[in-house]
Amino acid sequence: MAWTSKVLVSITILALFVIDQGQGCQVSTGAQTTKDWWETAQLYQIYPRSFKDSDGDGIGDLNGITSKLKYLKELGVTAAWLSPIFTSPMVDFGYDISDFFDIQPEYGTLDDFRALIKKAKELDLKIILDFVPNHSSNESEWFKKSVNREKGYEDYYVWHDGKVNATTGEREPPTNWLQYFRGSAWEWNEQRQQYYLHQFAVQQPDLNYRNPLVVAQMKRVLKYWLAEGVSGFRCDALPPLFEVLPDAEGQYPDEVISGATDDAEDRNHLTVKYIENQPETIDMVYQWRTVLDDYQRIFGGDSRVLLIETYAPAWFTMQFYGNRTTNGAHLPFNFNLITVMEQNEFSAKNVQLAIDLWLNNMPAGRTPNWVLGNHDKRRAASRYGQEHIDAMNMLIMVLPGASVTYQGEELGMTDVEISWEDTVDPWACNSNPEIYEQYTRDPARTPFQWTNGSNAGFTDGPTTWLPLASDYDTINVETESQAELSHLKIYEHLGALRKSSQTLKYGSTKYQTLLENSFVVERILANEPTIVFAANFGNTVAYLNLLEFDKNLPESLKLLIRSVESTKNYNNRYGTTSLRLEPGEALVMSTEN
Ligand SMILES: *[C@@H]1O[C@H](CO)[C@@H](O)[C@H](O)[C@H]1NC(C)=O
Ligand SMILES: *[C@@H]1O[C@H](CO)[C@@H](O)[C@H](O)[C@H]1NC(C)=O
Ligand SMILES: *[C@@H]1O[C@H](CO)[C@@H](O)[C@H](O)[C@H]1NC(C)=O
Ligand SMILES: *[C@@H]1O[C@H](CO)[C@@H](O)[C@H](O)[C@H]1NC(C)=O
Ligand SMILES: CC(=O)N[C@H]1CO[C@H](CO)[C@@H](O)[C@@H]1O
Ligand SMILES: [Ca+2]
Ligand SMILES: [Ca+2]
Repeated sequence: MAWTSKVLVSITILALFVIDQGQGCQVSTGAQTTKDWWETAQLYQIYPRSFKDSDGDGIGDLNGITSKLKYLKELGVTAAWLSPIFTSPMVDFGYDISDFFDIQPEYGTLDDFRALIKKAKELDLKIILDFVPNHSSNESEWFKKSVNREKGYEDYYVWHDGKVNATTGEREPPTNWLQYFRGSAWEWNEQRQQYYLHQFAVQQPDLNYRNPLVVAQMKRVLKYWLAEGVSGFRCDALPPLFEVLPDAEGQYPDEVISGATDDAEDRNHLTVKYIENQPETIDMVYQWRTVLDDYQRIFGGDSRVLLIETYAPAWFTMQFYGNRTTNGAHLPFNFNLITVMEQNEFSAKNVQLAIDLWLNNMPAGRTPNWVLGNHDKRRAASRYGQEHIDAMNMLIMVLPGASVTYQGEELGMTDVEISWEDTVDPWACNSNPEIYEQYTRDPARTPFQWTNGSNAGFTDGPTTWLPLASDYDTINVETESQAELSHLKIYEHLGALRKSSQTLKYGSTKYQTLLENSFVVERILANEPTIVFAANFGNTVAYLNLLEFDKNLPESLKLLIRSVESTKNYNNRYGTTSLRLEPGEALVMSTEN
């Protein structure tokens, strides 16, 4: 092990910068000489179904991933996290698991998985698996046994008799709770003669975390895959893990109407006070952390990490990091760069807001992280605009902490319009042809683009499980690697800089909106070159005076990396008092000579 967390020594206490401009500025002191691997990790999400097909059936698989691990290494990736690869009827494309201890046959076998881990170890790449704790598939043995009230499984899920309507005398669900994928969160089971709760699809019954047998079983799942050599887990869908306790009569409370939408099937129609963000969920994450730490203590090796998915308000999300006495997740994923721009326009001020919201709320001594996309959101290049994809990739790689890239964002892949007929996402399929586009997640899940050849080099077979993007003839790994500069090359340069720069690992951070719509980030470390990122998110040319941002900057800076459209030259120097930035232009510069 190259690190020892017990011997962290402070060498640099950096002076605090005071800038008395209304535009905001953030300083954090980076004062450690060593960091654990995950604190500066470059994380990469693989959506296995769409990464690489090895056997021509048009569906990505484990052998496909193994054959492309070298590609990830070249990008500078430290760890890849895989969306679910476990046995599943694929109603929610793997997020409905029927056997948590085995591999989905169309993705491969346990031996294929072992080969993947072996190859990753050779390349010094870490593999992180998706852990889907909230629910199983209704095809799981656990659910079938629970339906039959088999001993030990009676209360594995959240069962309820329901209510009787006083007017009609008919049976009704226990509450008005809504699932994420539209409609009631309760489903009647004829055989057991009870309703079961499903916060996601009907085929995804919620496990009952108030049952210690379930808690123990899910810890067994973690230990099983740790023993197969994984470096940790990314936990799916934490907010709905626990629901409120029922009252003395066993009744649950209704949620009230939120006013957010009139569509009575849409989850946003109601508040989620009783079905999301319960305090017991925080404690459960702390317990999982203990499982990982115990494993490392016994078996040695690098830290096994816990990353978690929480679309929750800051007061809740930040508790996942841990409290004063107990550690929680290493990294609760930070989606602010996605969500803030869903609610507001994309601008320098809102980028600053997204960063502020995390850094100003994060408990002291914890590690930030920056997520640009995932398989639930539209493509980053489509959300921010293709002209800004380099800037956004630069931003997450220059900010302190871990960066998280969804497969294809390094190429600038864009959303694919998918017709109602071709739509497979259950969220969209539960709606109708008029409104499905506001729910569908298929456009960001299309096959990865490797070459300009047949089916973008994703498969040798004749078909792909989702349609391909039409722009794959130019947006693909092969073409972008051969170009003098491309989104891919820029991403590789950023990966290499992160590896070599002590400043990016340990430096303090300062950032600010300049002029109307430009944004600057600076990383500073004593006795090392300062790194400056500057981007123009606006539609007009900007002349930045970087000395207004930091009066200690030299007259000129050396250009390390530029966006594709920029006409500036690598290694040339550019003046700091009037730095001209074209619309969409983004640069990473250094004070080095
Ligand atoms: C799972 O749910 C689907 C949809 O309600 C149903 O058709 C199927 O029979 C269920 N399977 C089991 C084992 O309950
Ligand atoms: C009972 O059923 C009636 C008629 O369908 C409906 O209007 C009413 O909302 C129901 N009452 C409750 C408490 O759900
Ligand atoms: C931290 O969390 C643990 C586990 O949930 C709890 O037992 C403990 O009381 C908490 N400590 C503080 C200081 O809040
Ligand atoms: C496809 O890529 C190859 C290799 O990069 C290149 O030689 C060829 O011209 C490209 N074909 C098209 C149609 O762009
Ligand atoms: C980003 C992410 O992983 N989203 C998943 C959250 O959980 C639901 C249900 O398991 C999935 O449908 C999403 O894809
Ligand atoms: Ca395949
Ligand atoms: Ca739940």
